[in-house]
Amino acid sequence: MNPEDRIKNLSDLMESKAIDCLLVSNAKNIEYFTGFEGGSSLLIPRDGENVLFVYGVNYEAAKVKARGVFMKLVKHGEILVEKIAEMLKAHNVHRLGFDSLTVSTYLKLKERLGNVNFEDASSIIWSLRRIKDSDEISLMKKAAELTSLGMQKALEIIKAGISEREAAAEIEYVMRKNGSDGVSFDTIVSSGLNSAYPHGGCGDRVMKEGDFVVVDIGAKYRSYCSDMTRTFIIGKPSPRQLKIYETVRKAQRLAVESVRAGVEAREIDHIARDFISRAGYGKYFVHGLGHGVGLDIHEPPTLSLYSKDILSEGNVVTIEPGVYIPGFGGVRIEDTVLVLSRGVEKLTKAPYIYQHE
Ligand SMILES: [Mn+2]
Repeated sequence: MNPEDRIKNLSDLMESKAIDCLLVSNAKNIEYFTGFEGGSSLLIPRDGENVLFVYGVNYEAAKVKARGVFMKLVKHGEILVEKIAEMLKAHNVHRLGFDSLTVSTYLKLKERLGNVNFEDASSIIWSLRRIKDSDEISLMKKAAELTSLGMQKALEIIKAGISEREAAAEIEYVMRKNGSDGVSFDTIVSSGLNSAYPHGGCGDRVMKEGDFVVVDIGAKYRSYCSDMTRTFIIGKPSPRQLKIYETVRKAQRLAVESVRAGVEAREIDHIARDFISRAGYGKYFVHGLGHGVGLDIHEPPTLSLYSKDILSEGNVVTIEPGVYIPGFGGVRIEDTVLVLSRGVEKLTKAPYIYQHE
């Protein structure tokens, strides 16, 4: 879908909230509506031309990449918020929608505009962004393919003697070399006791026999993210390790098999959490089951016990149960899936083996 069409879809939603003009400040939202990430603020009036404010450093690139907007250069010495305020005055805006505003911008706008009402419009933007169109889905498939290549590499190289950092470097190299524009988040390769920290990062630790190794990676492709985790066990697993691994593996499978359009997100979390709890590890599953993925690595819908989201066709979400036992180690297994009317399409693909060396 063209960015221009996305803005068109927005206008009905703005009308439903009686918003005269939308001020978009979040970079990912700006990219979603213009195709260009380097704009500083985007004004979308209900009637009139859409305006993208761009600093000189991005102006030439914006001319080539940004679509469906009139561009305004923010020159040296000019103050962005003042230019925005001027334009809002010219449009005679009474009800201003916004996605995110710093307190200082809010105060400055209020001071310059007087009695303008501010309306949080992030939910209407998310109602669009959470449903991926076919163009977005193909980019996300590509991102997931690159991530799967990275995981394949992890499967080959993770063994006793390699450091977490070295493994991360090899994985990122493969993804980058095959077309990734970067990573969706800092690569996690956490081994041994570090694996008990869900966001354990990656350091100089050298892997050894008996380690759990959590590998959580995501290639980025043309701004779209992906997310995948596998956990390996180096050497022969202990019975306790095997039980934890198999519990998480089965919970992940049960949850993935339960996802389809129309299901409550919290129900999917419940299915995985209930299975893990019955195996005795409930208190060690310390995070939600999953999250939406798109231009952001964490976005709606949220899959957790407290989520009010209902899954719908075109959502792209992660399913990532985990069990983390302090002083022992942790296991997480995660895939990024596309929600369909009757199930899912798994976008990330790698075997679920803990690798016996
Ligand atoms: Mn994730």
